Amino acid sequence: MRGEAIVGSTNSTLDADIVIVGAGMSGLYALKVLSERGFRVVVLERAAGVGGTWYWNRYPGARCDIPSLEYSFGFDPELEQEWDWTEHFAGQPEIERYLNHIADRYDLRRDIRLETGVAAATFDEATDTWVIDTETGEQLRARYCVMATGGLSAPHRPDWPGLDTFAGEVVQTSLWPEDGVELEGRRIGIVGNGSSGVQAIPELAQVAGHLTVFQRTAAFTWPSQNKPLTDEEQAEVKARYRELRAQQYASPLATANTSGAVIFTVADPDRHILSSTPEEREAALDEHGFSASRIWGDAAKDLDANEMAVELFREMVRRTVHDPEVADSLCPKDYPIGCKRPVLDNGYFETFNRPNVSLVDLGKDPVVEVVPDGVRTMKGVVELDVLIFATGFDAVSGALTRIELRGRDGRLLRDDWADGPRAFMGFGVAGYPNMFMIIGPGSVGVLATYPPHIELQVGWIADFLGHLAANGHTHVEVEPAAQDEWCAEVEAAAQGSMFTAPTCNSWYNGGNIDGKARVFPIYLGGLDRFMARARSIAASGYEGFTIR
Ligand code: NA7
Repeated sequence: MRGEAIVGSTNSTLDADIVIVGAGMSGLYALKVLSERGFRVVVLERAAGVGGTWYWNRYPGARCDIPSLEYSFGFDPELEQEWDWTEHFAGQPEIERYLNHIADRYDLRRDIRLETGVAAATFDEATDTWVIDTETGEQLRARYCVMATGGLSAPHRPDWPGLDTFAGEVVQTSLWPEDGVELEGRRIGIVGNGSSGVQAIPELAQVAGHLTVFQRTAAFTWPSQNKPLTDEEQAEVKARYRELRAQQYASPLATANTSGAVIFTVADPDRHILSSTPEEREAALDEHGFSASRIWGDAAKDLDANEMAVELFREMVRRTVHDPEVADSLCPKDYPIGCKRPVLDNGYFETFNRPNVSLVDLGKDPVVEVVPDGVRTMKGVVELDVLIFATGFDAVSGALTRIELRGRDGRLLRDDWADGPRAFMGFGVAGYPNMFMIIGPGSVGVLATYPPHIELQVGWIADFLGHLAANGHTHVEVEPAAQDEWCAEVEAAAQGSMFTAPTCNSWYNGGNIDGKARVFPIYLGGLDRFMARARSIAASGYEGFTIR
């Protein structure tokens, strides 16, 4: 731990000024910034390595769906220049290497305790400190807790009956073993068709003896058009990186439209599918292929327009997949484009034309149970050696509700969030003093490109902690009224969007998990507006927070 003095504290019995939970992208950057500001920081991380998402999700095909040159930090121009990306959309190994490079380059490892998950965190009102209990039985006391726990980090796996009787191997894409899984020539089953499943399926098909895909909901996925980054493309971006970063920091989604970002045909606000002719739609299919479903301005807000765009998507599925019954199952139905995060793929639909790939449409042929030999559906047993769950996450709130997180008066966050997460701009929660979250519920969340988004959030939190320390404060807490007002604003901003359409179930709104409250805790007003608000809160002396 660096730093000699405990800043803003008179209590020398503290183990740290700040405990950061998580050594993913946000935890690493928060450690760097907060220790540079003189705080004594300890990072606790459950994994055996740094990288968070990019440590755990090492399944075949794992890849970022944001261009590498934008999905990287901009805080250090030297780092930007020295790091070379090899592809427009970096694969997991490359991003994991990048984050390890950051840990080494800024000498962060000495303050990170790996294989040290947090089991409980309890606010001690008598001393205004947090007591952290780790899964390894240690206890630490710190003034502040910064939750860098990620929005997609609490793995979700359905509890299929008989799973523990399976004689083969059960793995999860989000908990993929570091030493790999034997896949060559084996009979593999995979459950789930979100980004993880869609990325893994084409890769698995190439090595499997046979691959069976168990599908509950058909995916909207578009060809990623990933390709190697040429030296020229990279040099062109690096030459104007400052300007591009400035664009990212000031934009609604932290994007800068570098060459790699112009992958999709973007919706034209003046092009309306509702008033289009069949000939115009046919021409759009010929010109744009799958992206013909994305070019219409009215499809983002109007469900009838959206359904017409979906029909163009279905037509492309039918043109791509040879077996009409399989094609029909792979056609999304009953939910709009824009409800779930768009998926980018690498030959996903074409994979279903391979002789070693079959699809079980769980809508027509549901799972009955897992048996030692495989999975029994209504129609019979699918024999398997490996069963892979790509079934997503208890998103946004799950990483925190899985911790025994107790605030004032012994209240438990899991109970407080039983009807959905409530927080003030994602930064803090009423009743949980001295706790900050990075990209928490009520922020712009995963919608804005993470690294620049993290930089803005961590910068704001670090300034706030600096302000508290400089003024000798030891207690900060969100005011309930400020939290209520912000939650109402988040709700209002989401009205009429496809994310909250009645037919939309997704991890964004909790609809992916049985029994989870249906709340959409992401601010759709854009990162630019969000940060302007955050800055005005800071300028007002942190209105909305009680400080003492
Ligand atoms: P997602 O996008 O939540 O996808 C999970 C998939 O697993 C999805 O197709 C689910 O179907 C399916 N699922 C979940 N539970 C079940 C059960 N019980 N039975 C069958 N199928 C099930 O998670 P990903 O990991 O793919 O991606 C998450 C984000 O990571 C992604 O958006 C990117 O931002 C990166 P459903 O659609 O819920 O019916």
